[in-house]
Amino acid sequence: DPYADDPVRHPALKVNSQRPFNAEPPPELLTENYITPNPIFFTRNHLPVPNLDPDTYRLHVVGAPGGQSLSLSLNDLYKFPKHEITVTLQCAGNRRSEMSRVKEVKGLEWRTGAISTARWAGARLCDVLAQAGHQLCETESHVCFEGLDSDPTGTAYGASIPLARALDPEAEVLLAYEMNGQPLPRDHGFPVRVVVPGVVGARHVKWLGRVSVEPEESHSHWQRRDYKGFSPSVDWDTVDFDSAPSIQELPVQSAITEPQDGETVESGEVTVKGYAWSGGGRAVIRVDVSLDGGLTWQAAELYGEVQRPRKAWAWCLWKLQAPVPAGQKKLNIVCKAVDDSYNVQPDTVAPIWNLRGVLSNSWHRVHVHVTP
Ligand code: MTE
Ligand code: MO
Repeated sequence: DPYADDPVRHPALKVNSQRPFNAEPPPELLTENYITPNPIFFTRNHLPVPNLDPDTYRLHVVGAPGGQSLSLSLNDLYKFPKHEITVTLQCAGNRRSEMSRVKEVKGLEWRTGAISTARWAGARLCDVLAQAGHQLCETESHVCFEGLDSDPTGTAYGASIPLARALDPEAEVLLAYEMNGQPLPRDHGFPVRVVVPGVVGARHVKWLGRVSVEPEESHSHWQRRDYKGFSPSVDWDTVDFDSAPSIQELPVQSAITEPQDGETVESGEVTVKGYAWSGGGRAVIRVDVSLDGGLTWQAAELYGEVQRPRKAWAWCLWKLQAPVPAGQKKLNIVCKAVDDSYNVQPDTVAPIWNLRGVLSNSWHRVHVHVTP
C-alpha cells in the first residue's frame, strides 16, 4: 500500500478521498480564525505523501545557459533573505459539488472548504533563479516545478507558471519552508513547496524537487490535461485541452460559512459569516448579502489583515448581523463579492458549468428555517 506511510490527520477534517488524501475543514471552523491552523488547512493530494529526509533533501535548480545549476540543501535555502507573507490558497475545484448538482462532473466533491489561509515563509523564487543566472529576457518562458511525489510509473506531480511572474519580486513567489511559523507539515509539502500568491492551488507544487526554466509550459498532465475551463456545451467526447489556457489567476469568490444549509436560526436577528477572495492580488472591496434570495442586499462588514494594493493575496472574512423580517419562516441567504477591478460573481452555476467542475464561483446560497 503506497499510502501506508501517509501522516495522521485531524479528525475534524471532512474527507473527500482517503487515498490519495483529500479533505476540507468544516465551514464553521474555516472562518473561526483569519489564519487557518495547520492541522485543519484543506489538503489536496494526487499521490501518496513522500517521506523526505530534511538532512539529505536537495532542490535542483536548472541554471540558465552560461549560468549555474544549483543543488540546494535546506540550509542553503535558509541563507536567502527570508520572506514572509499571508497567502490564501484555493483549489480550482472548490465548490465543485454545487456544479455537479447541475450535471455530473469528473472530480472530488469539494464543498466550500477547498480554500485556506496561512503565513508562508521562505526564499523568494526570484532570488534563487537569479543565483542560477536567470534574467527576464525570454518573457515567453515558463518556470516548471516538479514534486517528489510520484505515481507507480514514476511520474511526478508537476506544474508551471510564466517566467515573468516568477522573476517579478512584486509577485512574491516563494519557495516556502515554513507555514504559520512551523516547518511545513508533511501533507502541505515538507520540506519545501512553491507558493504562488493569487494563483490557483495546482501551481503551488509541494515536496518540490526540481525547478527549471523552459520555453513551454510543464508537460505534466495537471498543467496540460486538467485545470482548464471550458464552455458548458463541451463534453468528454469533444473536449480539446490544447484549446484552452491553463488556469493561473482565479476569479472572484465568496461563500457563506454560517449558518449552514438546512439549519434553523432564531427569529429576531441572524448573523451571517463567510469568506471572500479574488485572484491576481485583486482585493475584495465589498460583499453583498441578501436574506431574500437576491431581491434586496446589505453590505457585510469586512475584516482581517489589511491588504496591499495589487498584492491582496489573502482573503477577507465578513459578517452581517441583520434583523429577520417578522413572520419570516425561511431565509434564502445569498452572498456575492466584488473585487477592485469590479469583477463580480455570476448569479447561477449552470452557465459556468464545465466538465471538470472547476472555477465554481456563482453566488453562494443557503436556505435556513426560522424558529417561530
Ligand atoms: N503538489 C504536489 N507535489 N502534489 C500534489 O498532488 N496538489 C496541488 C498543489 N500542489 C499537489 C501539489 C493542488 S491541486 C492543490 S489545490 C494544492 O497543492 C493544495 O495544497 P494543500 O494540500 O497544501 O492545501
Ligand atoms: Mo487543486
